[in-house]
Amino acid sequence: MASKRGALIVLEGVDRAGKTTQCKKLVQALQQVGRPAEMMRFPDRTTTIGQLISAYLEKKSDLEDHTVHLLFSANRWELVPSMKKKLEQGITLVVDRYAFSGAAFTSAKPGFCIDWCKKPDVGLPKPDLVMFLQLSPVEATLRGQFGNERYETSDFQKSVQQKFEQLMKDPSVNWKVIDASQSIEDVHDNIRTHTLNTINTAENTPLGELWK
Ligand code: ADP
Ligand code: FDM
Repeated sequence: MASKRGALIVLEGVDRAGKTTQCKKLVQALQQVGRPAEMMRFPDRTTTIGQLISAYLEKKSDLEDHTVHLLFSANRWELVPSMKKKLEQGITLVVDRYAFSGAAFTSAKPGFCIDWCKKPDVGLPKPDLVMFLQLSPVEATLRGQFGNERYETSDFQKSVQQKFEQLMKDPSVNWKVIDASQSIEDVHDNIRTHTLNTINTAENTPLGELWK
């Protein structure tokens, strides 16, 4: 019998919602119960395309807005072969940001519509579960100040939040909204429960194609 596939689990949310903290804890928890799991993050700044994106985010270079949008998408596509291989091997992938950040951040810029922003990512491996860590701007501020990277301003983040809300209306994606204002442990318990349920379902369903 072919081995059962892993699940593709994505965490999304605004800056400081706790995505990185929770991705790490989730991978550890899955490994502890004998479920193979690995963390990934987008942008993956280690590739050649990722280095262009990183320089742009650090404001060391300027890129035209459509161009950088397509680079973020290319950075996901370049990793698709390795993602599919791992999923087929039964490894669950826990991903810190994905195409939803791509569409939300670019469509928060003037002159971009969400439909255009989604197009380059149509057909990517479809997450079995997308958990949106919901946190108000006031609570995010209590977790520390913004950094110095591009997009780290409160007006832009508010606009990004609205775009995420629009994306979450799409019933073709398995969204779960998580209250990220709880303690790290409570958020983790919630995320782990949803993930374990999803892993069991994903084992018996083929991997889908996003927004298709
Ligand atoms: P993100 O990846 O969404 O930007 P991080 O995981 O980097 O968020 O967390 C941002 C900051 O908030 C870190 O200092 C982290 O320790 C803290 N943090 C994360 N989750 C919580 C929580 N549930 N309660 C309080 N502080 C948190
Ligand atoms: N971002 C992230 C985008 O604009 N498009 C994308 O496709 C993705 C994946 O890059 F401001 C933005 C979101 C955030 C920045 O920051 C990445 P982190 O701290 O590495 O998540």
